[in-house]
This record gives sequence, C-alpha cells and structure tokens, in this order.
Amino acid sequence: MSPANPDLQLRLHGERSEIAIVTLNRPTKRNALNDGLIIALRDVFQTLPDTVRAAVVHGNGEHFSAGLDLSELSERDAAEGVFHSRMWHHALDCIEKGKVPVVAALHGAVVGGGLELASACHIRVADESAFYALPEGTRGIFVGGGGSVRVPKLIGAARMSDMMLTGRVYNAQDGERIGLSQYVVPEGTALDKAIELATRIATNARMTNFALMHALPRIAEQPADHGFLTEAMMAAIAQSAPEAKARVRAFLEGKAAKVSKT
Ligand code: 1HE
Repeated sequence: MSPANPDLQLRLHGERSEIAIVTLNRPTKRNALNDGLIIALRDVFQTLPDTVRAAVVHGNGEHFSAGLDLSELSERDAAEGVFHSRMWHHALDCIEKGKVPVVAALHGAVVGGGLELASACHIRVADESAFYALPEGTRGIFVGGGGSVRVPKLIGAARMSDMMLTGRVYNAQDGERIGLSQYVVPEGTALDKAIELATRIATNARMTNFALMHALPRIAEQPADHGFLTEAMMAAIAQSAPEAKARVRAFLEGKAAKVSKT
C-alpha cells in the first residue's frame, strides 16, 4: 500500500477505505519537492485503490512544503528544464484531473512549488500558521509546476505578479480573503478538517464529483455558447444515473436531508 519512496506515505481511512491520506514525509527538508517525490505523487494518484472516493494531501513536520528542492536545480540546462517542468505538469495533472477530488491540508510554509501543488487540489484548508509565497522571483527563476496557469485562477494575475515581483507573503487569513484557501481553521486542525470535508465529498454521487473535477473547469474556460452546451450534456448524463434518481426520490419522499443553515 505504501509508495516505494519513503518520502511519500499513503494510508486509507474510513469504514470502506474511501479516503486516501497522502503525506509528504520529508520534514527535515521542509517537504521540499525533489524529482523522486514528484514522481511518487504522480504514481500514487494514478494508482489509487478502487475503494477511494476522495483524497487528502498534507505535510509532516512544521511546514506543508518549501517548494522545489533547490539542490536539484543548479545543473539543469534549458532543455532539461523544459522536460522537468513538463514532468511536474503531468504529476500535478494526475491530481487535478485524476480519479477523485483532493483536499489539501495546509500549514506553515506553502511556498513556490508547494503552492503549485496546493493549487492543483480541489479544496484548500489552511490552519492559522499557513503562509504563502512565490520566492521564485527572488531566486531568479519562474514558476514551473503549473503555477502560472492555476494560481491566477485562484487570485488573479495581478496578485500573483505582486507576489513574484515583490516577494509578498500572505498569511492564512489574507490567503483565504484573496482565494488561496477556501477555509481557515485553528492551528493544528487542518488535517482533521480536510478529512471531514473529504468524508463528506466521498458521499456524493460519483458522477457529480466527476462533473465538478472534469467538466466545470473546462466549461469555465469555454466561450459561453460552448459552455452552455457542455453543461447541458453533463447535466443530462448526471441526471440519468440511477444514483441521482434514487437521491431525488428520497428527497421527495421526505427521506433525505434538507438544506439547512450552518
Ligand atoms: C530546502 C528547501 C528547498 C528548505 N530546497 N532544501 N523554495 C524556496 O525558495 C523556499 C526555501 N525555504 C525556505 O524559505 C525555508 O526553508 C522555509 C521558510 C520553508 C522553512 O524555514 P525553516 O527555518 O523552518 O527551515 P530551514 O532551516 O530554512 O531549512 C531546513 C532544511 O531544509 C535546510 O537544510 P539543512 O541540510 O541545512 O538542514 C534547508 O536547506 C532545507 N530546505 N527549503 C532544498 N526549497 C516547479 S518549479 C517550483 C519553483 C520553486 O518552488 S522555487 C521556490 C523554492
């Protein structure tokens, strides 16, 4: 069950092993992401067991992730740099466009490639110790793990430029305010909250989760006229699933929960 690389751990949680908890386990290096760890992430998300319906990613130690392992950067030429970046793209795509929704539990440093990893997840829960930065600007490099595609979708290109040009660091509260996370929770509780959310997500109809992962982001990028058509197709497929019919019937018969204020 555990990946071959000890820097990444996988454990299954829940009565039906429906939650995968994926742990970055390189705390002495602040979960800096070396090639081995990126490949292990790719492999783990490509081969999640069939029981899994939602996943959580978090980091052991004081920080979520210090980003790219800078010790591996120095000797790369331009061609190697392109392939290296494409490797990150593929691995993080296995999270964003993978089998199940993924919740990131964030604490401490969520910087550089660590923020790129978090951005590939579907929900981000930060505890109050979390802070966000893109120190690539300071290091004389550029994002390479999909950050220039995903981060502007969360906070806009202007805020991302500011982070990279000036080294601006956002704390957890401001990170939530601008859209880097959807939740802020007390220090030390991000993993519990992420597991709680993943457990709820795992109860959704599979086609609903599929639509939210695979159709919604594409529809959002389509011209409106194309988007309406794609939405209509997706809606019709989702509604026709037996599980959807059973859920709607249960509500009409008073057997399903109403929407209620929190
Ligand atoms: C590292 C890395 C790393 C720590 N690569 N080894 N990312 C950065 O520019 C962030 C660099 N890291 C930091 O700013 C700080 O380490 C932290 C704020 C994250 C944490 O600080 P702290 O005081 O808890 O830890 P530390 O003492 O700085 O680091 C502990 C060890 O981890 C130390 O090694 P040691 O052998 O001396 O113990 C550090 O060298 C090591 N370490 N971060 C390698 N990033 C796809 S492109 C993405 C491009 C990027 O991500 S660029 C941004 C890189």
